[in-house]
Amino acid sequence: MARIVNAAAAQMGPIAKSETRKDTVRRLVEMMREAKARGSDLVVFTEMALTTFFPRWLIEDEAELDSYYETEMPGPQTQPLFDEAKKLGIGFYLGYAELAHEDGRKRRFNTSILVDRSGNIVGKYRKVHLPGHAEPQPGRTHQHLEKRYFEPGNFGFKVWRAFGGVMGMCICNDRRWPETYRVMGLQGVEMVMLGYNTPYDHTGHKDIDSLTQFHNHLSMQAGAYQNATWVIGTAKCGVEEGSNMCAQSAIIAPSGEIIAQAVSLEDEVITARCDLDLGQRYRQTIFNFAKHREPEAYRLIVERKGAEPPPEA
Ligand code: CDT
Repeated sequence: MARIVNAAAAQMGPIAKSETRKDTVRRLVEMMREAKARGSDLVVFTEMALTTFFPRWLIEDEAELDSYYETEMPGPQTQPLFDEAKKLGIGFYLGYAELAHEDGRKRRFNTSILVDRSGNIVGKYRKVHLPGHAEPQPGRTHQHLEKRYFEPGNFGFKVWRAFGGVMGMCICNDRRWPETYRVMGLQGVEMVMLGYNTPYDHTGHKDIDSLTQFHNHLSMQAGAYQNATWVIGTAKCGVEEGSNMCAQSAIIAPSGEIIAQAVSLEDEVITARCDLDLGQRYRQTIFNFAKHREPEAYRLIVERKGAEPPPEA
């Protein structure tokens, strides 16, 4: 019997700095309802889906900074999302800034959770690849201070049995790194969910930044194909507090093909019928890891610094 996950990506338009959590959660609930009405089992929200993308500012007041983080999940303001999921019988992926008290200190992570159709958290992930800087960069109209406001995630890349398959999570910049998908691929991942906030001026080099949309899809399509997995990438997009961000949320098959893509720069739900067994076909043939990977070769270390010298003439 085919293993189908009817999945949705709930792209989000800008969240203004002044928008309350209550209003943002209302937008998420609305999209959750639409995803359910269109037959979805699971809806993927974006990275830091509850607030504006605050790492674009230097925030020196600790109370102000703390106000962007969740100290509990669900908390009073996010509970409606869990209640609605339970009522509708739909799961969700949600990204948010997490403030934890661990090892006797305050710790900050860029986090996502996977919630099942009963409203229970089944998995939690903390972003590993943090882009940007710890110190404000002179001359930039928008900062990208993720390295200041978060620690690298300490959970690694786990996978979870849920929704009839093997599910994985990562967040935004993680999607550009092959290791992200491969570590989950080695655990048999069948669907990777992720959210992203990608400003068009993110490298500061016009030639590279002009390829932002291409690199967005390239990373996710390669990750899907090379690891025989579905990938669902959900953007926060549009012009948020003057920062122009990439949209193009996509649902990508294990073939690497985009089978659903957002067309707007606003809140928009896209859906697809994802057959998890499609990944099996790739895993049993071209990407049969047990048969064709060569881990010993990957471990070989050349003890010389730099590349091999050219052969002697
Ligand atoms: N949020 C996030 O990770 N954004 C990065 C771009 C910023 S790099 C300064 C991304 O990889 O899309």
